[in-house]
Amino acid sequence: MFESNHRSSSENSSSELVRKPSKKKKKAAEDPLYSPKKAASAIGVSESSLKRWCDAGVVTAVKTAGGHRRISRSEVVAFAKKKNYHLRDPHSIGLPDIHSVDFESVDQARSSFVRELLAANTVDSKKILCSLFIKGHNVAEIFDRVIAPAFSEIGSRWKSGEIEIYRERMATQTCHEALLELRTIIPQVSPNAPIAIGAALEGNEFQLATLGVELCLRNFGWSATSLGANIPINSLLQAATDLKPSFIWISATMIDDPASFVSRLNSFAESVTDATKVVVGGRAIGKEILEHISNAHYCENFAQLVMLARIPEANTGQELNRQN
Ligand code: B12
Repeated sequence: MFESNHRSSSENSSSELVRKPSKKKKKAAEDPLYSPKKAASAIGVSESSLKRWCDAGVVTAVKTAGGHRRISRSEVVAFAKKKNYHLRDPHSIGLPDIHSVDFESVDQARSSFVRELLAANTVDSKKILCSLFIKGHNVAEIFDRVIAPAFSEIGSRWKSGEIEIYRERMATQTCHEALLELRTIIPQVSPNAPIAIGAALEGNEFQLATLGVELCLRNFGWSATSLGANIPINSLLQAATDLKPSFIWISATMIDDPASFVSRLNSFAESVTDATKVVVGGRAIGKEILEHISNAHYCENFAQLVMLARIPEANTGQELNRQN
């Protein structure tokens, strides 16, 4: 599947495990780097053990110009998850105190999330999403089971007049900020990862779902980039020509004119190369639209997306379709 933009995974030699930090300046802001001392303190092991693991390639590190090891935040989290280390001191890698939010089930996490979103409590919203991820829930589950239902509830409460429109807007902004924090602990994808791009099309101002697809695909090994909301379809087509993705998604929350949507989508899907999979999703895609879509796939939720976008050789350490 999607071989066209793959390079051989054998190009990942173990010598690359200690990477040069060049070209990493932008990345570092998204996924900050820490000394072995701080990384060790985060997971409650000795600094010398951590340095040894870096040198053995068990923990991926970069080296500074002065030869000091540095470990990214996402790598510390990925290592802790993989080896079942408790993230004892999240502060030492710049994360909020995820242990101060406590929930026994995903349902409980969702109720707390709704409460914190409506209070515009960015700090606790970040804690809830990061805590779910660190506890082993993948991004698809976090969206399908927490974020989307939380916003359904917020949308219904807005519609019934129970909450003011400004609170819905603040909730979206708060969630957006929490998602940017979540992005910093999703493992970095391999430089050879296949490319995926996507957007919410013109007339759709909805940013969360398309950002969610990006995070979800990154979580499963794709080099995914959301181009954002309100993107004209011709611009998405130009992006496809320029960036040569193997996978393009379109998130549709509102569709004013279904016939026009279908015709634009079908001609878009015909215009991209056969090696590119086009996937559409979102709450506006109903039966009347699905019946007329050709050359594009449909997924109802992110769990289905993950199945469709599975990269056979990707080692993301994630279980698919986790049930609880
Ligand atoms: C936040 C919000 C807004 C914000 C968006 C802010 C922003 N910058 O993102 C703003 C204020 C702009 C807004 C505006 C409007 N909104 Co509004 N909004 C919402 C709300 C509360 C949340 C949407 C959201 O982001 N959800 C979170 C995401 C993650 O969940 P999701 O979209 O369900 O995504 C999941 C699946 O659908 C699927 N999925 C989604 N995309 C994709 C893509 C792929 C590839 C795949 C595989 C899967 C997939 O997987 C996701 C994860 O499970 C919804 C309520 C709701 N129930 O969703 C109303 C809602 C969508 N809005 C609604 C309306 C009516 C409007 C307005 C027309 C209001 C108005 N009169 O101006 C405008 C339209 C603006 C426009 N043309 O874009 C209605 C739509 C009703 C309908 N006809 O379908 C809703 C349902 C509210 C309601 N109960 O009535 N809205």
